Amino acid sequence: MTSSKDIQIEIDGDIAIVRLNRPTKRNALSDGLVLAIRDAFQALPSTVRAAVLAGAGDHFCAGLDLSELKERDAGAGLHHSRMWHAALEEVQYGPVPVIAALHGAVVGGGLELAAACHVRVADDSTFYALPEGSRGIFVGGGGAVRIPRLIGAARMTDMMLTGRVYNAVDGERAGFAQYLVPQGQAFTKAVELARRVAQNAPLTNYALMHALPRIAEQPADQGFLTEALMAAIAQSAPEAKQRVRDFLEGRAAKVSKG
Ligand code: 1HE
Repeated sequence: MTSSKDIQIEIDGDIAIVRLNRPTKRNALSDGLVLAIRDAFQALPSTVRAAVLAGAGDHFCAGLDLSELKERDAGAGLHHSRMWHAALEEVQYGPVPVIAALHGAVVGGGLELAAACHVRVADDSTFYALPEGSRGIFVGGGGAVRIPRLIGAARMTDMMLTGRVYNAVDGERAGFAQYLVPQGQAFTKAVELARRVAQNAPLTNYALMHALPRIAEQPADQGFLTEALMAAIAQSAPEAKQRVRDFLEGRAAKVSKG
């Protein structure tokens, strides 16, 4: 795998570490970096079972590179937003679950990127904002779809209307992140979780990435059928049968209190 100067990709056993690497620009997402994210997730080796997405420097990501926000006509604006959608779809519906390690600014398009990941781990320095409102623009990287699913449309509306910034503690309560850890520990925790995720049966991870979000959007009667089909496929895998046998014969770990 090649790393461009704006993104570093490291393969460590069965996990990939993808790091935004424009720290002097707070990892602002230039078009080049958005395309590099798309390419990185498209081209992960088949041996990779989970990925961590992190940012170099003091911030996860400052959002859209505002220096590239030039006069665009409506058509160019449409295609620019669709380019972001295509790239972030590679994160959400790519080959493996992605754990985001968040710290510092997770703002604008940076929050849209984090929302495309499957698990978000924030440290105490993290803050979340959608400054699009004050910049006179709107979200365009899938945030209007993904962010309300994390925190609800009312909170997102408030953030964009009033410029409200959530700190790490309030952000975790609101639903931005599933984990909150002390400052400086998000990356280590994300790697630990990725290693755990990589041990799951691949079909289980596939079901969680590809079936669950679709089921959540379906009317209940259709969702129940999709769930049943996915459950039948997952449990038919030889690996699933072996895992169940291992538990019944005392070879697999019990569920223990967290
Ligand atoms: C940038 C960007 C950027 C920093 N585009 N260059 N996003 C925003 O509106 C957030 C704008 N950024 C900030 O509010 C702050 O930079 C931070 C809170 C993220 C970090 O503050 P700080 O004090 O650590 O850094 P800084 O001094 O503000 O920035 C360092 C450099 O990065 C500086 O450039 P320099 O050449 O003067 O050194 C900044 O100009 C540059 N920089 N953020 C371009 N975003 C698909 S649509 C999505 C729409 C959006 O994302 S809108 C929200 C955009």
